[in-house]
Amino acid sequence: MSQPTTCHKTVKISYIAMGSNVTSSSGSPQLTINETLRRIPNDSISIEKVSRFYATPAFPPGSGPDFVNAAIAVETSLAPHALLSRLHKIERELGRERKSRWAARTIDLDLIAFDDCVLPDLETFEEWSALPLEQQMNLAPDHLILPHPRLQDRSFVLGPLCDIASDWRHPVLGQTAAEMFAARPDAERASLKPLPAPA
Ligand code: PH2
Ligand code: MG
Ligand code: MG
Repeated sequence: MSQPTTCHKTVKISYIAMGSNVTSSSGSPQLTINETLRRIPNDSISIEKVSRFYATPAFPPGSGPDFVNAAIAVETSLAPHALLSRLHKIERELGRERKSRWAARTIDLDLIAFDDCVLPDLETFEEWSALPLEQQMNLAPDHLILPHPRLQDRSFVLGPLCDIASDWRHPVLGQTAAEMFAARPDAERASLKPLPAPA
């Protein structure tokens, strides 16, 4: 199948959400995210910004240990699918096993936005972003959808994203990261605990 080619700009900034809630060969979730940051840059990917790290309760509630979540902005010459493949490779290198959708994970790297691209098309994005909660639990798309269809619903993604790109505007919903985060319930926003920066 040919890949969609709706991204034409030369400088492309993408946002990647990172999450870990079990130790890996690199150690604690925090150390695992640090190791991920070390592995991501190469000839075609540079890290432009890194958010604070946050301790966050697992979603859905009670589904596992707390996560450490963070987000980064990267500049890349890769197309979205190639960037995603690179992220999946790093997940595998760090011991990620895809047992079940909500299983604890050594590292989860989610491509949440690629510039202002909408992939594979507006209709598919809207279908997935409107999915009722019950179906969200049971269905996973088998292709890349951008922006990430749940981004607007998750404080553990929006909080870190605000650190690095509060003015980034969602190409379909029209709101900035800061506006989407402000729209989350107070208790959910307050459940994000910034971790102390490493010395
Ligand atoms: N990721 C999930 C499921 N639940 N909960 C938190 N707090 N942070 C995550 O990154 C996370 C989650 C699926 O990828
Ligand atoms: Mg995820
Ligand atoms: Mg993932």
